[in-house]
Amino acid sequence: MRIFHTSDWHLGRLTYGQSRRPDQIAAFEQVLEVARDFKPHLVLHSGDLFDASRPGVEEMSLAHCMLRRLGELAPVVVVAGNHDSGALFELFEALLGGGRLHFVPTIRAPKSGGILEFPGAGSELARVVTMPFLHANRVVDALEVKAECRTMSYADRVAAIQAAYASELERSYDPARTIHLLVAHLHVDGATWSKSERALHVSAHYASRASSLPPVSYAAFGHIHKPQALPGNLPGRYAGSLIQLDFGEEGETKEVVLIEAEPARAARIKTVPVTAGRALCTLEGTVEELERKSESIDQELLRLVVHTPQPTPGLPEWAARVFPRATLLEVGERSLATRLELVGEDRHGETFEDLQQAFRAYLADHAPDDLDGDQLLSLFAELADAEEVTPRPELVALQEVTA
Ligand SMILES: [Mn+2]
Repeated sequence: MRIFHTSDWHLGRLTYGQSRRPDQIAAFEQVLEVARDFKPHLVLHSGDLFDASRPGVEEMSLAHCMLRRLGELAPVVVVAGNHDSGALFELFEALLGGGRLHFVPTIRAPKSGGILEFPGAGSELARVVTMPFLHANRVVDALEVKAECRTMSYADRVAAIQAAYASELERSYDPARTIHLLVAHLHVDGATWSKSERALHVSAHYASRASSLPPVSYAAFGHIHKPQALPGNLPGRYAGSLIQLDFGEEGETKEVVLIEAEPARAARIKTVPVTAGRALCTLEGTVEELERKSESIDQELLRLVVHTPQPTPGLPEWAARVFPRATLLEVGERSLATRLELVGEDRHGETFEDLQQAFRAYLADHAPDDLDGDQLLSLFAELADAEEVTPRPELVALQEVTA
């Protein structure tokens, strides 16, 4: 049978405040063309359909339209990613499920909908283990009844759940016709991420082990945005995100995965690049250098860092003239004159390793004699790490010194 794998659409995504809807639509049209040519028996979407857990109505209707068009080709299974809302997926399943579209909101016991069955080619039967994202503080009631489940590590919990699926797959295995598949939104230890995934959810704390995956012909993974094969020996891939979502993904080629699976044989896996939609691009250099590079830029989403000898007004207008078709997300300036003051060298030619060292040197030159330098330095260190600042008297002293 033929299986089509896509992932991480992140509908509703903004990049530097710019809607990515046109890029997602363009990429989807290309994906749909590839799928039409491939004529799949089954489509697997491995999660993060939406960028936010409460998507707008426009995003929901776009998702519905896209999935419905894929559903004209074959049944579509979508598992909820860490960006998706399980409650919303439950609603979608109630409203749209049962026919060609199948939304899986949470991990369910193998016999309570955790394993879905679909016909393949001829008499083939696909049994699909579904593993939506598992939040660390969420207990899977049907599978984690024992008290010790509450104190196990995330990787051990996932391994125990996967073992339950593996034994259920084995129980009803018919080597003549069964094809085992897995669709999951999980971080597998050893995968390389793009830095645009939600940081906490790809941390070691959230890692699961490749060695604990149930034996399947193909494992369709979502969560990591950089397309790649799964770590370990199991045939499977992270399909990656539909488009370059953030600058952590700059330069990455996106893809969909085409799988041909047969009972009791390793699947044949082929990837097809997805090139539609605007790419992200960062250019850095002097005005002259950037003007020379402008020929290679068309409709990209562009981030510029302009090197100037002196702070130069009017750079955004200049950039709009030089890159008329690009979308300018940010025009930054690195001016030699201001750079020396901020991070460069002090007048003795020392190089500072960090801001705090630079501030210490600054204090030595600028602070009045009666100032408590140590108190001010520790306040500075605290502020450098703080996410929020509450007003208090010491801050006034700091302001006076640095004013
Ligand atoms: Mn994602």
